[in-house]
Order: sequence, then C-alpha cells, then structure tokens
Amino acid sequence: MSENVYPVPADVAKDALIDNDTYLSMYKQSVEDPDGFWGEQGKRLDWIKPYTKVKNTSYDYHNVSIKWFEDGELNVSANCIDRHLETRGDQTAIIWEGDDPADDENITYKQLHERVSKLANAYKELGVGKGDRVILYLPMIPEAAYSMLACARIGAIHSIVFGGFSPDALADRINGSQAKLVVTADQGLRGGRKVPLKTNADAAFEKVKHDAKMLVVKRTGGDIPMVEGRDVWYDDVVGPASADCPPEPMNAEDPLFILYTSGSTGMPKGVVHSTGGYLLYASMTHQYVFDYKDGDIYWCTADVGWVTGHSYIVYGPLANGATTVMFEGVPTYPSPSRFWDVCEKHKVNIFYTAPTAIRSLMGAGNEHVEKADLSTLRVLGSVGEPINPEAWKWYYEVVGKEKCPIVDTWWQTETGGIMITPLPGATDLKPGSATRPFFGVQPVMLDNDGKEIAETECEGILCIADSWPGQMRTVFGDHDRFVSTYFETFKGYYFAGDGARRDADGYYWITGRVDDVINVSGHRMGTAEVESALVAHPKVSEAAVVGYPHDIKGQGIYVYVTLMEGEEETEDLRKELRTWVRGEIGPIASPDLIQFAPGLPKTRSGKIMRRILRKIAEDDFGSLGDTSTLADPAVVDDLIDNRQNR
Ligand code: 6R9
Repeated sequence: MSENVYPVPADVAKDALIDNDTYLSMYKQSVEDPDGFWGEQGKRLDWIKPYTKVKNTSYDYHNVSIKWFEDGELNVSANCIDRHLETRGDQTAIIWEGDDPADDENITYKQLHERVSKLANAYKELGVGKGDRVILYLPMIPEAAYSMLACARIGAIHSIVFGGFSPDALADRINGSQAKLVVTADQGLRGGRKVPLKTNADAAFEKVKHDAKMLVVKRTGGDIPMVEGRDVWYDDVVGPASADCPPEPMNAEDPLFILYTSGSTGMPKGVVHSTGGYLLYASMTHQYVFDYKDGDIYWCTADVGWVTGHSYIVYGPLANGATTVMFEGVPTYPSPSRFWDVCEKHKVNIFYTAPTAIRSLMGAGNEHVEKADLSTLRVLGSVGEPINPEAWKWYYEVVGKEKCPIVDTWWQTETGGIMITPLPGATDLKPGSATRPFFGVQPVMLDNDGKEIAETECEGILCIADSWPGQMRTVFGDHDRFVSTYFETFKGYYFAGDGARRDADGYYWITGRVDDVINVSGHRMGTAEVESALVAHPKVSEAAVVGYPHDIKGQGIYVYVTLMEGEEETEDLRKELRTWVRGEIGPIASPDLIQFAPGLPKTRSGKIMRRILRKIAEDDFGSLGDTSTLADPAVVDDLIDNRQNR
C-alpha cells in the first residue's frame, strides 16, 4: 500500500464481529446473490408477516422502482422497543445529556415503551392516523425520539425540521407535506442560549393554509402564547393517555419518514425512506460499522434534524437494543472539554462525530482532551464531509490514544445508511479514505461521458451500480424529480453527486461534490437556495454563491452580489444581507464572505460561469481556464481585484 497505513489494532481485532476474511466472503455473497444474502439478513428484524420476496428493483430510468421485502409486514417501533422488553426492559435505552452538564436522564426500554405508547395514543386523539404526516421541530430532548417512534407505532410519517431552520423553511415543509400536526417545544437550549422554537412555529403557521394542530413540549418554561383550539401542551394530552397502543402492522414499503435535503437545483426535496429496508439497513450498518456489542454505550453527536440522527441515534441503535446517548448541547459549552467530559461521565465505548467538530476541538488544545478519562473508548467514527489527514491523526492519536480505529463513513440522506466505510476489525485504515463498500454496495467510477472506468486506480464520478435496502424510494410527491435527479444523468446507475478517487488497493477517497451543493460544517446546502434567498432582498439584483476552503467548517459560503441601480456597497449592507439570509433559511446558511460585484462573469447566452467564481473564491487565480467565451472578460479582473479575504 502506498500511503500511511494503520492496521487494525490488536485488541480490537481479537473480539471484533467481522475480520477481513469474513468481510471479503460476506461482501462477495452480498453482490453475487443479493436475494440470498438480504433474505437471510432480513431475519434480524421481527416481522408480523414474513416476506417471501426480497429484492425487486429497477434502475431503468423509464421505470425506476425500488422495492425490498415487499410482501412483508412489520412495525418499526415494535422492533426498536417491544421486542427488547423481555430481555432488556430495565436496560437504559437512551441516556439523555442536557445542555447544562447537571441535566441528564436515563430512560429504560420499559419507560420508552410506556412514553411512546402514550404519545402514540395522544396523536390519535389529535386526529393523526396511518399515512398522515407529522412535522417535528424539536430540540434534542428525549421527546424528539418519542415523537419519531410514536409516529412509527401508528404508521404516521414524520418529517423532522432541524431546530435551526427559519419559520419560512418550516412553513415550506408543513405545506409541502400537508402535515396534520407539528410537534415543537416552547424553547430549545443550546450552549446556554434559548432557541425560540414556538415563536418560529407561530410565524410559520401564518403561511400555512390547511388545518393543522400544534403539540408543545415544555422545555424551558419560557413565556409563550398558546392559540386556542390549535395548540395543546404535550403533558396535557400525553399525561392522561393510555399506555396501551398496539403497533400498527405496516407493509415493508410503507414510508417511515420524509427528510428534506438540498440538491443542486431548486428547493430542498423530501427524501422518502421505507419501513422494512431502511430499518434493516440502519440496524445492520450500526452493528457492523461500529462493531457494536451488547452492553456498549454508544454516542452519536448529530442532531435528529439530520439523517445521521435518524439512522444512528434512534433507529439503528434502538433496533439493536443498544444504549444510545442523546446530547442536547454543543461541543464547546460550557468548555471545549464537553465532548470528552461526557465520554468519561457515561463511559462511552463508541463515539461518532463530524470532522468540523474535530477540527474546532483540535484548535482548542490537547489539554481539554487529556484531562478526561477516555479509557472506555473503543471505536471512533466520522461523518458528513471528507476528514483531512491532520484532523484524522489528531482524532486517532489524541482522542483514541492509537488504540481506536476510526470509521470514516461516507453516505447521504438519500442512502439511508452508511455506504463506504472501514469495519473496525477488518479494514486497515488510511487517513482521509472512507476505504471500502459495505455489504451489498457496489460503487463504480464513471468518466464524464458516463462510462465505467475499469482500472482500479482512477479518479471519477462516484455512482452505485445496484440497489441496497436502505436506499430512498422516491421524492415526496414528485417521483419524476427522483428519477431525474438520481438516475438520468448516468443511465443505469444511482448518481450520488460526489467525486472520488480509487487507489491501487481499491480504497475510495471522496473528493467532494461535483454539483452545486456545498458542505458547510457537514451541513448540506444548495447554492441555488442561498441565491434565491439573496435575490429576494429588495437591494439585490443578482447573486451567485460558491464554496471556498474554510479551516473549521470545511467549506465556507462565498457570495457575489450585484446590487440594484443606485444602492451603495457598504459594510452595513453586508451585515443586513447576512441577517436576511439567516432569517430566510437559518443561521447555518449565513454567508461568510460577501463580495459586491458590479458584474458577474457570464457567457454570451447569459449563463453565470461558476467555475470562474469558484476559482476566485478559492484564491486560485492562476487556473481560471478559458475566459474567452465570456460576454465581458473584463469583469474577471475586477472580481479578482476585489476578492474578499478570510
Ligand atoms: C450522512 C450525511 C451527504 C454528503 C455526501 C458527501 C458528504 C458525507 C462523508 C462525506 C466525505 C465522508 N459526506 N460523509 N464526504 N467523506 N465520510 O452527511 O448526509 O447531509 O445528505 O450529506 O456529505 O458529499 O454527498 P447528507
């Protein structure tokens, strides 16, 4: 092997679930005989009505259709709760760690069963039934997990909206899914600061045309108005509800949830995940990727507003009967020791976080890590964006003391679960590489013409050649968009939107998005979304948004704006535009650098040449490429002269 290689640590190899030979033989079977392989793996779940069919999928773009276990019936909440009651009813299912280190709670599987059942009955009382949509706009409190599982219990479809999103973004999702109910809290609490969730939800409701109710969890006790006939307190309806709520039998292909995510064009789309295939894939990847064993304390630091929180805080771990940590706060509050203090306090064995958090904590200094007892850690994980080798090495050496493998997991909202990843006991690691495919996943590298590259060592566009059970099934309400986004560009393949390099050992190195999606602190954003927020401002005539390398966030948001005739380019206007975008989308979309540009580089047909804007934002003026097709090549010099600095 060419690069630095970190072999499987001996202590991990000794007890690991999967070694390299097992990986190779299981992988081989999974792609040569998917029906046999997944038919067997499907037995991990409890089925109300067993399936007789396994895989029925087509990537033919005239007729894209993805079905797994299509005649089976099951219930996700029964798989995540009820089936564990007999053997581990008194085991902790969720360790909740509040924003304030003094706030925590252990919730056993028995308690989880009772709370979810009561909430599920409360939903019914509020008129929610099978197939109805419920929006969850919640902080990271146990009620977020209860709300998801209660939906699953009665067959309602949840759609979580990240608590950092604006009222407008929330309204779009309530309207888009025609939700009957929105579950929120009076306020959230993050890093000691209050998040006005109910106030935002009220503002969103002003744009909601259909009848919907609001269920409000009391988190901070903050003073908030309740609307008669529309808003109800969580405790008022859940308190008196019965704790007896039999799980609804669901078809394996019934939708479990919708989660909106950004793409390269248009507004975010509602990714739809299934009941059977999704749960199976989340549970299996959780077990093997993290080498999860009974009794392990497992902590994924994500928010349930993102797919990582769905699959690897709630559904995967609970399906496996694990103890999963749910954290309300932020990595740096009350100090940059917080992550490590929590690992020590709850004796965490498996820890899963994002490169952006690792980079920021690395910058805070080793002393914050070294004062904590991290001896229980066994496996470390990374997700959300490529991890740079420097951050990887710090994570490996300073956090993991060179004895914990790092699983760098590549996947997407659309894939439902982890796709390319090391397995702790099987895979030698290379810093920065997501390494090899998980069982059943067939990555291929395509050239720009869509031809498969045969050579092992190459660089190209990452696509997946065949379906896996966790794959998204459709875009909510718009199957054509599903087909055109993922199956039309490269016919016969699932197009992931990422570029990659494959090395001589067949390891994959994800190089980043090949479309107009940027990745800011692991959060996915379409440049088109930010642009449309900007041009909605009365002083802005045109806007172009690109990413640029940012030390902590991975990518920062670089904005070029052309102002309306007569508007002045001032520092105050920069501030105003930042606040504007935060209000339209949310704080995560706040521009880092704003350059006023009297003209944007356009082709003679009027297309903005983003390639050039990207290069300028990247400070890479030497390789602007051919600018001769521009309508006015002189704008480029002006843009270079006025480039904003970090
Ligand atoms: C799970 C999640 C998906 C995009 C994906 C890619 C980037 C995620 C990565 C990674 C390199 C990794 N990404 N994990 N890039 N290495 N280990 O993040 O889902 O929010 O949909 O983002 O994130 O670009 O296409 P999502």
